[in-house]
Amino acid sequence: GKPKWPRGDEKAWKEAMRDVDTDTPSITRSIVSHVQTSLARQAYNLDDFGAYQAAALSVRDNLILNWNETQLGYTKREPKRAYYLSLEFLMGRTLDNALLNLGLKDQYKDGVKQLGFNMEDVLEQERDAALGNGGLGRLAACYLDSSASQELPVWGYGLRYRYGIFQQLISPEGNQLEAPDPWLEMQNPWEASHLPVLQHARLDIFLPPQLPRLDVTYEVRFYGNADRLPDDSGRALWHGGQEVLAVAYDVMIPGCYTRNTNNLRLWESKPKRGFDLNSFNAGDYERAVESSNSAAAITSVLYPNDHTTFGKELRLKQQYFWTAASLQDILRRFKNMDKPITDFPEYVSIQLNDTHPTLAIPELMRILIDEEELSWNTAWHIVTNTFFYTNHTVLPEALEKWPVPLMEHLLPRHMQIIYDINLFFLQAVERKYPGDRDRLGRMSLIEEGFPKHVRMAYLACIGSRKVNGVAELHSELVRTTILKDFVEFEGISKFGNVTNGITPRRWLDQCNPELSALISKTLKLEKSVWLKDLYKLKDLLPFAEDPHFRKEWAAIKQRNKERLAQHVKTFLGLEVNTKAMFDVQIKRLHEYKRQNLNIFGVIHRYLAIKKMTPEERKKLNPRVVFFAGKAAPAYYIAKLTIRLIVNVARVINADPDTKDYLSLYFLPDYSVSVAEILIPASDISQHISTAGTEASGTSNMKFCLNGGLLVGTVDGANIEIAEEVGENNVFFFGHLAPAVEELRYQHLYHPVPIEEKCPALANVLNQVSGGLFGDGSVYEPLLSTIRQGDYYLLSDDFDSYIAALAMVDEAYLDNTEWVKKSIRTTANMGKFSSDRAINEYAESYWNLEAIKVPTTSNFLTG
Ligand code: GPV
Repeated sequence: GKPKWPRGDEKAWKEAMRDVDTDTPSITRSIVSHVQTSLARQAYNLDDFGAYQAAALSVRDNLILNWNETQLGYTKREPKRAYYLSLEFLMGRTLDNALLNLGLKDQYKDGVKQLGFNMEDVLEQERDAALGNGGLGRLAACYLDSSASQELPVWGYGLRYRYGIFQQLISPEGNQLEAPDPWLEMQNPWEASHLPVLQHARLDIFLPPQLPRLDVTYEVRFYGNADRLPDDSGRALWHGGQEVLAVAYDVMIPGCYTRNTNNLRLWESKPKRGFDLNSFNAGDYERAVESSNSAAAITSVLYPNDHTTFGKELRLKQQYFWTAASLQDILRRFKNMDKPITDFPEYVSIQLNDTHPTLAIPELMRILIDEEELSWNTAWHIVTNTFFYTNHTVLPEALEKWPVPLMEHLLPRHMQIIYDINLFFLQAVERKYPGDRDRLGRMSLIEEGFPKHVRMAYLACIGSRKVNGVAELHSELVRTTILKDFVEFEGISKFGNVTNGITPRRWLDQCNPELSALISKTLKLEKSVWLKDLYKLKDLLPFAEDPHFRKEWAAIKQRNKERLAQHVKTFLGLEVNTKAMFDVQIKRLHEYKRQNLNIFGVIHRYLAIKKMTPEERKKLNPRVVFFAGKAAPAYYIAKLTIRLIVNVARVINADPDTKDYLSLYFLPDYSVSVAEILIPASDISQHISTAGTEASGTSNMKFCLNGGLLVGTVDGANIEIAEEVGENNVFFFGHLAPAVEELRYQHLYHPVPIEEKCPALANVLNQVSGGLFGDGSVYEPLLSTIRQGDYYLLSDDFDSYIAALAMVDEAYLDNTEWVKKSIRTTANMGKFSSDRAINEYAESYWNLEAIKVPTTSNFLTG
């Protein structure tokens, strides 16, 4: 029968319950109500920030209603769920995205306007949530948007760092300085609470769209001892050590034009007890707070390193704390369904975003064996059907390895389990390849040495149902290099590819509203249609032949360039020539990404212009080069690159001979929000990694989606972009991946002096040494990476790079043809929607089905 209303008068409840606001009057009322009560402010002194907070609180109310409906719907239907475990979620701002996805942009704009505010200024008040370093973290954010939009029951799990990625400042000398990012210190209206008023009256709880769940907590143990039980059960007792508490904070993830609103659960660490009362009473106050400090430290800060492993204890603690809390939560939710534990993989898939959450594999083994009392084989069967592992790099320095002594100390039971996994695994390898000792050494989870290390990528691989790379070339390199032995042993079908994608909501509609409007008008489609079926962009192709359409297209690009120029004017006080070609490279600073190649190319161009006569110069098309990106604080060469860029900019922007034809800007403190301004303004963007080193790249997709052309190497997703948009619409250069190994061999054993091999590059390096951009000796360590060894092959690719840029100049002269290329590029980018990517994960990996949450409220209709 129909369940009875749990308490009170059902009619009274239902009359009092509300649903999502959809009309401007109720929206305005809700904003004002938040001004009056939640913010306790008066109408006459409300500023933009207050208006932002009130609008965000009102939006949050609506999101909570949808979020509750979604969770209720999922609980009722008991679908299979997938979980995306990522140490990074680079979300950026939230308000504009929530309004778009709720379909309430216009209503809120009107409401805010009636109250005397301009929506654009209000949106500018929000701080980025920057809980990530770069591509890997932003990919996770795009996948959350697509999961909700595709109505897939996917939850994210991560950490609620108190400090996100550092703020980047540039000193007068051009050095990167780091300042903490106290994103939680600003009152943030996105956080709500089901808790007593006292709890959420604390200002620091009002943070990006989060819901503190102080009632959802788990205990996590570190250190102590693991004693194997004396029977032959294989079980052990892990006891002693330190116990800390994980507290959940929920971030609502609204789907686009659907009621479905998923969850991103972030864990915060807390001491299990406030402080040690015994020590306190004994007068040892320092000791009393020590343990609480060390517990709180776990989630204090995001590690600002990209593509590197450091082997630091606190980082390992973060990884275990997060995987242990997430698995307890996932298991509790599974157990609420009352299914046999052996059905776990039928109801749960867990995607490991890189090797960072690999401890989830031995942790689930520990729970199943020690707590659920399953046999080793049953547990291993469950584990290896639950996890999926995505690899994001083949760079050797980025493959995680943890020292065995550290693991034994921090996680003694897990180290036992890893040894057992390794033993059974190597026994199986031995059976298949009897006597092949070399192979056993290569495939062992334990790397020999002093100390020994655990190879996390191997553990992730053998503990998972499937393994994938993030673009075709990269997945092939995974299969043929780092995991070659495992492909031979386990069979190729375990090793797949899912080419990355980006969400067109943020990376087209939000960042480029004029282009979005033109597309809707031209296709005669609501954006609610084509934003969720990006292949529809193909129908723009015939309009490349329409002069009127081309004119509108080019005018939008021009206005986006002016918007960027305005930003530079505001933040750097500099005037940008908006008639010039805009050439952009924005990404983390890394030798493999070769910002060095770009800056040396700029210097080369500068020297060439210097030599020209004024008449020759007048024939040039002017170029403005933009750089932005952060360097890991300890990455010396990357920081020197920033210093060089800034000092080259200082010289060439001031040179009266050249400044009208070439200028250069380094925009400090790159972020998601800054990317949203830069990307729509580019004529060309650079993705110039040494072939085989950039697993995919995702900003390449964002630029092309916005009609910017690509200059790049034959690497990562560049290759698939060229396949889609046509090779004649991209500017490729450089050696191909298969040549790289041989070239490096030549560098090592048959080095040719750079003066002989690439005189143009040698000349550039000599100018830097000679002091053209300030004291040359400062740059020696950077220059010598190229003069000696040149691991990333700048001297091999420089000439063809310069030739590619010359082709860009040539092509830009024919404006009509250029705009056609731009239109055709956008039109062919359908494949790169993260909706396509997430559906591939759902179908080919997780076996997950969409669950549509009904538009009419469950709560209101029963
Ligand atoms: I490993 N990536 C990243 O941003 N940080 C990392 O630590 C590692 C990989 C990136 C890759 O470099 C990009 O090529 C890729 O597009 C991105 O991950 C998402 O897959």
